[in-house]
Amino acid sequence: MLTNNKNVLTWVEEMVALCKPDKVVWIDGSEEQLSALRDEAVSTGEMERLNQEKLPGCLLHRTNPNDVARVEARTFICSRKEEDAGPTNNWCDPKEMYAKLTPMYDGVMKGRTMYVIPYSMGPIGSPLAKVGVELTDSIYVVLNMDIMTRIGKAAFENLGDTSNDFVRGLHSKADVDPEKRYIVHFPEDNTIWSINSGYGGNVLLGKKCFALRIASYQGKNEGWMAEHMLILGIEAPNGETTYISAAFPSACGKTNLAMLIPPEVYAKQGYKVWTVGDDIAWLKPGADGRLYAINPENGFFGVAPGTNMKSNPNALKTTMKDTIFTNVAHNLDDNTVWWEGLDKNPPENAVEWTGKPWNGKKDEIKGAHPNSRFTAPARNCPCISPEFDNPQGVPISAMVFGGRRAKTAPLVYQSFDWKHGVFVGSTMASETTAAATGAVGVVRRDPMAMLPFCGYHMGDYFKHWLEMGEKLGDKAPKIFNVNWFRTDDEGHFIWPGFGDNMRVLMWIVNRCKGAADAVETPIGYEPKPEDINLEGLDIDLDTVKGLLDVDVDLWKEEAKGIREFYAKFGDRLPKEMADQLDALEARLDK
Ligand code: OXD
Ligand code: MN
Repeated sequence: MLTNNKNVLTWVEEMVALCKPDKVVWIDGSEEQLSALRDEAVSTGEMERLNQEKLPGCLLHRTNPNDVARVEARTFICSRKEEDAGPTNNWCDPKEMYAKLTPMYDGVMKGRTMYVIPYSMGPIGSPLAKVGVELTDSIYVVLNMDIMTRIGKAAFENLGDTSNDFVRGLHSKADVDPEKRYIVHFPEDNTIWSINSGYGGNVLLGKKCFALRIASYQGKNEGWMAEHMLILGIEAPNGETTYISAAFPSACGKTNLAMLIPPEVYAKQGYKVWTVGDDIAWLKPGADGRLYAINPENGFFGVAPGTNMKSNPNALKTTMKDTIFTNVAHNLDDNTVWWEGLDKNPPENAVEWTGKPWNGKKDEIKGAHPNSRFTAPARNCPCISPEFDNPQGVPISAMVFGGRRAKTAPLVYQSFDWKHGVFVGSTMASETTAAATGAVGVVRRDPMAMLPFCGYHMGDYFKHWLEMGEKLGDKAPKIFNVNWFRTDDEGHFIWPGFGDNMRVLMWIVNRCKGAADAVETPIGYEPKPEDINLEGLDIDLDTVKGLLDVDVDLWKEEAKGIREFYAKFGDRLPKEMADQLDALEARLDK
């Protein structure tokens, strides 16, 4: 036992009585214990040890092919009142859900070991950090949690002997039965129950389940924010660093932006970009009244396909040691890994992600699952911020929203003020691409990229954003929207993206410092085209003008779409949001 905290001990005892494991092992976080667990997972075939010269400390794991992604249809927010979960979440009465799941957990760990994982989301000792305990019957989960969070005895130090403020996570792989798969949150009980999955997003309970769904609910009650945002710092040659947080829906390049390599024009002047986080930010007003952010995680659970030395060299380097690869192709020639988009040379002699030999047809059958992942320690990242472990977090100057829009949204614009910025975030959307199933070009609204991750009613979530703005007053971060995905008439991306996105971030930084001009448009403030630095780029001023163009007719359509979307929230939509929409339409009509 690693703690005297009665609340923890009583709960663990109850869950042991329910799940009836043969053995209970408390994870202290020691290297001996973790090393023995790695050996055990390798000996049972749960994981494979990769080439220890090329990929030291790295392991490979395959999930059940029926279990490769988050399952939104089976994810529930079980608040006591249905209206508190809101129209965008699946809901079930908590009593009913406990009654349904309890028999499924009854005896589920017979013949298995239960691991008790204490973990801290955020640096240990940080006033912004919180404690969780995950019970699981999966070594894979223990080893991933070790990378993604700060696990072990030290996590309990934050909790002390009497506090009840910890998130109770119960996970069992059970039979990995997709029909009985449930990812369930009980926000009022600080509890998460996950069963019949072994896929990261469903079972690493510190991540989406705690750090977004439960934490967003806690943040609303406690005066802080849990957001689906990367955090990066841009260091100027004079040493001053400006921090930006940014929210994008899945598959819009969050990890790439978080780790971007400055283009030559900035690198030669001495600019540097530092990664604080690639997925989640916890934000709270600091003593000076500004908004401070920590990354509650300790590693990156990134999508492997498409990661290469050009798209994201920093991410690739991060995965070169002590990393767990899940559902990628296994190169048998040198016992390494491969995925689509790593390079143009798929291995000859390989096993595909399902575990079958990968014979012939490498252009037809994928070696890696499109959602295959690396779980890599943040400390490996060449551009990890020196402030990564700072318990106070970093002060945020700008918040950026974005999505994939072929025509509507310009390259960048700034909101008129915080309220308008909340409106901009709440109307965030992406158009479906050919890569996803279903129709191409359909607009999917994803407010603040939180649609699948908000643990309560989204109308109340907007209200919380508005209240945070009031509290922060003139110290609130400035809010921007970007779109890297405008296309020409042939459907080609116009903006080069990747590292060159820094050119847009620099306008944002300069706006925060009062060092750049802007032009007022009906949707917000835009840069003067000449204020986007194009040195070294094969793009002319007219192209930038085009990228900044606001098509009033398209925006009138957009406003209609927003009105339809807003109708979902009924009277829980804050009046300020409806007013913002009216004001946008009025500006467009002018
Ligand atoms: C993720 C996601 O896995 O947003 O980070 O889907
Ligand atoms: Mn994410």
